Order: sequence, then structure tokens, then C-alpha cells
Amino acid sequence: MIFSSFIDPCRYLKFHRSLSDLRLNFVPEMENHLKIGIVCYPTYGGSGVVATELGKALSDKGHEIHFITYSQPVRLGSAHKRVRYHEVNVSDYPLFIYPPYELVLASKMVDVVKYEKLDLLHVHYAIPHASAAITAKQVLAEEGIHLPVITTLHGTDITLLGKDASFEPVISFAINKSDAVTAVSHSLKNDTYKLFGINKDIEVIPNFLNLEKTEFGNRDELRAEFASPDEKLLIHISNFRPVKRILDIVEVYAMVKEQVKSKLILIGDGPERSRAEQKCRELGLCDDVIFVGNVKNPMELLSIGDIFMLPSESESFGLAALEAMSVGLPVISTNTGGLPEINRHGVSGMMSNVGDIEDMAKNVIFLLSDDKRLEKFSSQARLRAADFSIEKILPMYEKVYKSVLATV
Ligand code: GMT
Repeated sequence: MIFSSFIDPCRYLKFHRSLSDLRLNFVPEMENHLKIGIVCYPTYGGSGVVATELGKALSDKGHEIHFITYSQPVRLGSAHKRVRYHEVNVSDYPLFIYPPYELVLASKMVDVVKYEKLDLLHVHYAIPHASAAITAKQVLAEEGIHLPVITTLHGTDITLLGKDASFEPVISFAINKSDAVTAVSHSLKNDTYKLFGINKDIEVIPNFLNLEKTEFGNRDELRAEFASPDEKLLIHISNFRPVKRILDIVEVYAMVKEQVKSKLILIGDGPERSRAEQKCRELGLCDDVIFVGNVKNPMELLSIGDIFMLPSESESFGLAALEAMSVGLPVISTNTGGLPEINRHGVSGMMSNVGDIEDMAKNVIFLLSDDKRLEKFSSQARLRAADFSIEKILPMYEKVYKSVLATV
């Protein structure tokens, strides 16, 4: 019954103009459920994962969710009640050296909003989703349809691409024109104000986990495939971009292995993978470092680990660290960006300065060399992760939806 207090028939008449529209849409509205369009990158990145899990959780609460993406989001899995997927297809035309994805996306948004009668659009990642949404909003306004747009900033859209002058004016415009803007950490919010000419309030809504929905097979059997019982398991997950400093992980592991019997599992793929493989060859670690590539259910592999490593150069939030903590892995991370907002030094893990591989190795050895200590950090990591459960975070998004609809 969350939305009962702001259902305003006048807004409804303004939004869905004909009486037949009204008849078709009045019942779901009276039941306080919204029709929400979600636009995100459908890939393995954290922003896509968060957007997909948010959509699934909102649909579980009765909202109707329409994903608008260029391929099916990887975390969407099998069919869900009240979840629809609209694919954005850019035609191949010889004139286009650069296919105009943003225009096609904006047109698709217009189409889905009009014909599925969406109440609002929630876009994840500023480029090009926020700017395409603002274009769609302007097109729809010409037809008398008001489309509230909520933009969620995830990190690299601001901290890496945002620094690039070729994007800045459009990102600033799209953020300022959004009806509401959220950022996944205070650090990202501050960076956004620093890097852009923003005159909009940014609300911090941290990323979250759907702890209940995690399913695992036989943990012992899986673990035995990677390590013997007397070995510890270090794990890392990322897209292997330079910002993740994968080589630091390999170097830290080389120091750890001198003192603790262990294996390192690297999950994911990306531009730095071959340099990391080369580093393992140089250091004679080929039998101990396992590159598994991208996997559909990384939680399963995380659940067999002992420690998670995230030595990133910058990290607006660090969703992978939160996922690891939720299955009891203490996190060895840098103290950059939003990481200190999740990882508690000396409680859920330990933090070091960017590039301080000696300190990171010392911290890993400190935790792995004492089982009681490791166990204590493990349960503290689980507890800390529970602060970011979907039950706590989802209502924050619903409140934002409610506020943008109330101003219509
Ligand atoms: O980490 C990446 O490079 C992927 C990127 C993305 O767009 O998914 O991750 C960003 O958003 C995640 C979800 O909000 C955050 O957990 C990551 O910290 C953030 N990455 C960076 O800031 C480098």
C-alpha cells in the first residue's frame, strides 16, 4: 500500500489522455503498483546487476517492470512475473560508421512509455542512458505526456568518462534535467559535484543484495575442484579493466603464497587479463592462479572462498566486495572512493592505500594465518553486508518514485 497517498486522479488524466487509456490503466494504479521502465547495461558490470536485481525485486512487490536494453540482462535469468524485456536493435546501414544507438534507444523509450503506459523511467548509468531518457522525455512532452526520469549514477560514468571533456556538457545536462538523481555512495555524490556543473540534489542510495535469493550447489564438492583441504582460497571478481589493478592482486598473492598454502581464483574477463596471465607465468604461479573467466553465478564461487581482494584504483561502491561479504568473505581492499563506506577496517576486512601491495599482503597473511581470527572477520563481514539488504534499500527507491510522481 505504499503509493496510496499520492494517487491523484488529476495527474492520471493529465498523463493518460483518452478515456480508453484511463480505463485500461486505472485498475493497476488503484492497486498502488507502478509501471516502471528500467534502462541499464545488460552485461556483467555492477550497474547492470543492481538494475536487474532492483527490477526483479520491484516486480516481486507487484510493480510491472519493463527492461529496455540491447540484449537480455545477464542476471535476469528465467522469466519473472510482471517483468518484460524490450530489445533495442540498431539497424546496420552503410552510411553509419557509428551506429546511432542513443537515438534508437530514445525512440524505443518513447514507444515503450507510450504503448505500455509507463509511469516513469529509471535509467542506470549516465552515458548514454540518461541523455537518451531526456531526449525521450522531451519527445513525449510534445505529445502532452509527462515522463518522470530517475537517473542513478554508478561510478565509471562519472569518475572515468565524466572527466572526458567530450562527454561533460551532455552528462551535466542530462543529470540536471532528470527529475531525480541518485548515486550509489557519498563518495560518488561528491565526485559528481566536483566534476560537473550540477544544480540538482543527489540522493545517496547504496547498492544492495538480495540475500534470500542466492542459491548454491554442494559447496564442499565445488571447493575441492579448486583447492585441497589445507589450502586457503583467495578470490577476485571484476571486468579486468586497468582501474581494478589486477596485477597488484597477482603480486600480493605471490607474497602470500610464500607463507600460506593457498590458491587464487580470478573471476571475470577484460583488457588486463593477458597481462595478468603473463605476470603469473613470470612469477611461476600458473598452477596456483585459476582464471575462470565470466561466470553466470559468481556467488557460488564466492561462497567457497576465504578472502576477497579488491585493490582498485577507484571504486564508487564495490558491489563485488559486498557480494563477497554476504557469503562471509572478509575483504582486502584499497581505501579509495566508496569502499570505506562498505568495508570496515579491522571488522569486515582490511584496507590499504592504492598500490601498497606489501600492506595488502601483510593483511591477507594476518587473516589467513589464524583460523579463529578469520572466522571472526567472516561473521563480521556477513553482518556488515546485512546492512545493505534489499529490504532496507528498495523502499528508498520507492520513495524517490513516489516523490517524482507527486510533483506531476
Ligand atoms: O566496476 C566497473 O568497472 C563496472 C561499473 C559498472 O558500470 O557496472 O561499476 C561501477 O558501478 C558499480 C555498481 O554501482 C559499483 O559497484 C562499482 O564500484 C563501479 N565501478 C567503479 O567505480 C570503478
